[in-house]
Amino acid sequence: MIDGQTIEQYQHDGYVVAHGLFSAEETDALRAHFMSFRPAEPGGGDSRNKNLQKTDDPLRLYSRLMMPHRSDDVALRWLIDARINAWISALEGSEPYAVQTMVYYKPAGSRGQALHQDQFYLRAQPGTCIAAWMALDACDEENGCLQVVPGTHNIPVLCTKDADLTLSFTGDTVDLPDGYTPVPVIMAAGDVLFFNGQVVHGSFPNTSRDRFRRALIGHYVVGQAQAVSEWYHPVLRMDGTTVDFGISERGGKCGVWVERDGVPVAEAVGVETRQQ
Ligand SMILES: O=C(O)CCC(=O)C(=O)O
Repeated sequence: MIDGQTIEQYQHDGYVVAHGLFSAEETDALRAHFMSFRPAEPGGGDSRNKNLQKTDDPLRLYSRLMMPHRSDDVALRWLIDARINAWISALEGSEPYAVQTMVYYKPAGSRGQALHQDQFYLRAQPGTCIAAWMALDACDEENGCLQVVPGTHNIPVLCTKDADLTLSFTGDTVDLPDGYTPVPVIMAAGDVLFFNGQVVHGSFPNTSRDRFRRALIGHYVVGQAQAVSEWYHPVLRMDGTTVDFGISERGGKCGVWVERDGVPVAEAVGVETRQQ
């Protein structure tokens, strides 16, 4: 339920879980639908992946699906679902604009995604972005659930550095000072986690023997934004129509941790040199 306490929790931590937002039937149907985009068995199926079948990296056959809503109606309908709109509108105070979908399969044994901030990539301006991260499987620490760092929604976009590619399939990560620790978000299939675009988050490897950790992810820009990075166009209203939007600049200033009165504070004094 989206009550005052839920909104306060989101404002305090930068994230909140909507439990059971999608029914078991809807979640089963979404999971089955998106599995049809990938081979049914590791090593089988998609002929485009012939070379990749030679490697033992499970992500080669189950790489994430990017922007399915641009060609797939199921993904589009989920992206602009009225329940997601109601939650984001309540949490942020206005209706968002929809810009991205992704499906993560994360089969057993696969790497996670190093800690990062979504706003580093989206560059919603002014303001920030927000994610709706829906669990298509029950997820916990064993299968590499999402990890979030509470309270990081109030910091600027941090400067990035190289991630450990043995643990992460993406190459960028950010530093965290003592006192900022990722916490696992344990979710049931059908739950949706909403988190602010500045929130530092990511996931660790799936250490289970045989469990997928599938997730359907939507990214939105918060209502007052007028520009977003080029890759996220076209920008959609929550009724699916396209809205005219500016293209935001990449790069610029980024945050580094400094100590003020013994407390770590992220200040936008660095200059981003990495490609987003
Ligand atoms: O699901 C994951 O492991 C990471 C997802 C993520 O970082 C994102 O949606 O921005």
